[in-house]
Amino acid sequence: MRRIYGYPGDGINGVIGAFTRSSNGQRPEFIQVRHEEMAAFMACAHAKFTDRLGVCMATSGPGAIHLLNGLYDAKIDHQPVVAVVGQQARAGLGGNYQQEVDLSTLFKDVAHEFVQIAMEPAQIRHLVDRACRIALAERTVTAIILPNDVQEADAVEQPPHTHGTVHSGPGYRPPRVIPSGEDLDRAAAVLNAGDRVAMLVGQGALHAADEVIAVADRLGAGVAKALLGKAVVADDLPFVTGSIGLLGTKPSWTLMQECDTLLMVGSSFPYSEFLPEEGQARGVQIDIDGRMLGIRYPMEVNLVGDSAETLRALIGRLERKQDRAWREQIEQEVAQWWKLIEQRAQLTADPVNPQLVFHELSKRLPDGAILTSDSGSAANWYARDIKLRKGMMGTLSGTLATMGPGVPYAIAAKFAHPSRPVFALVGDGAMQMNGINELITIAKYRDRWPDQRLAVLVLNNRDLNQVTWEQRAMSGDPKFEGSQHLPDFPYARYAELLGLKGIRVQRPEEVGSAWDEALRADRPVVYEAITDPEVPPLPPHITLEQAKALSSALLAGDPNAGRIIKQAFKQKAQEFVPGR
Ligand SMILES: Cc1ncc(C[n+]2csc(CCOP(=O)(O)OP(=O)(O)O)c2C)c(N)n1
Ligand SMILES: [Mg+2]
Repeated sequence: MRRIYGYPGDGINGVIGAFTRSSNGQRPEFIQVRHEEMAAFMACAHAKFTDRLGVCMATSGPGAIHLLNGLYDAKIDHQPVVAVVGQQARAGLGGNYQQEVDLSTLFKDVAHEFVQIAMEPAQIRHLVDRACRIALAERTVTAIILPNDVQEADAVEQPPHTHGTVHSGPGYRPPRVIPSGEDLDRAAAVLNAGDRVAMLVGQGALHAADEVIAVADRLGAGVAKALLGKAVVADDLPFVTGSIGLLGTKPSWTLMQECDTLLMVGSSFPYSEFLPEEGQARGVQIDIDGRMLGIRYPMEVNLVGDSAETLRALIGRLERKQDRAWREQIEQEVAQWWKLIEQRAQLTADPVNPQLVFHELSKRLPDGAILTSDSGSAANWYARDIKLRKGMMGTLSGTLATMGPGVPYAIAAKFAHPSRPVFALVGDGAMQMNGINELITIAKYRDRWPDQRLAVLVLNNRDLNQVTWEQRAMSGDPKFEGSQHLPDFPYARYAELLGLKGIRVQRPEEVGSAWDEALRADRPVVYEAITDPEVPPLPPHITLEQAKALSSALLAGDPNAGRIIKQAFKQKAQEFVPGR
């Protein structure tokens, strides 16, 4: 790992001073962010986009505290990240010293696998070796706390060969993990017995595309994808039903409702109402981490294993399903669904339908594109409207679902893959929370990227829209203007002030050509779309309870009731067009 995302302070100046003194070939690339939380997001994204360790660094007290949300994002999305933070001098600890925070306690949860204070320079070698190895081996977050006088002491490159010292070495290679033959036989028996097999794949299958496709083929299965696993298999395959869950698709819903067998690979997708009902299906699950098995559905066979290796070992045991009716049914639903998505994107809105913005982007995505989505309504349209093709990547904050990672993830993607085009899909709330500031980081570093294609899409809907819809559809409350309304901000104009390109899209007919312009630009772009907050991010299969909650919200005097009913009706009506 040669790149460190961080922010300085006197608590970590000893380490930064050492960077100055280190020879050029040894010096890490220090990427200075606007806020330490962004450094942690970027370290997490580095891990997500490279499959390698991410590193972030911050000063003592406030800097360390700022890292936390990004570190939790990494921890619960199972990404290997090491945090290095400063601390007051050993002599002052316990003295209510300025910026003294009990950092081992603070990090005890997020870095519970390994958090240590270096009490003495001879420890540094094994603390670094262990923090890195544990983060990689456990796919988790670890932390090293460095009092500033330890940072300034002379290095002890080799501890004395005496009782009580530790002599560590670096390096980690992942093992090959495959279940036993007996368990593979049991799994195959369940899968061979089923008539209607559903597969659900998550980020643990990101390196197993060929194996997932081959197994799905043999089993005549449809494949649904958890959000972190959106890039596992391409969306242009006819049997891929796309995303699952509240942000998911109708064919994924049908797949789960009607299957008699469930094969889950590398996913911890949480929402049980979108999985088969207990008893409906026989289940097989594959996960590299035994702790993640059998917690979403009572599986009949739980396999600890690498997804690619395990599927490869399984495939020879699987019989090709002769009756392809189930697969054909799923493929038909998928084809219909894509037509519906296209039609929904074309519906008029005031002024721009956000689905149109995603639809037009999806059609134009260059090969090798990398996408990041923030949490908010953007995640719905990313999940449903974006067709990822083979060779593309895409991610978001899957488990923590925090606001704010869209832009910092995109920056880390650009550093990890400077020749690939990157797209961040972000709401105005997330931009105001931190994205606007990180545009400064883009302006600062963009000359390091040989390919300048980096576009930040801002959905300017002046609303915390995803939560507004949750108030309406889940809680049955009307929109609470006081918490939901956002002030306007000139995102595109601000980008121009920073020397980036700004494009403001206010009319549907400009949406496509504005994407063309963004893709031709000689610098990173902020694509600001003025979108309609009353276009409902409808769940794939709106439940009776949700429909009731929505109507009671509207009856209770939602300020935008009239327009919502119109938009919701337009979207639903698309499903009943004759011939469907
Ligand atoms: C740090 C954090 N705070 C609050 C939330 C709850 N939340 C989820 S989405 C959302 C609204 C996001 O608004 P915006 O970025 O404008 O996107 P929109 O939904 O309007 O497109 C909020 C407040 C969260 N997930 N994370
Ligand atoms: Mg918004």
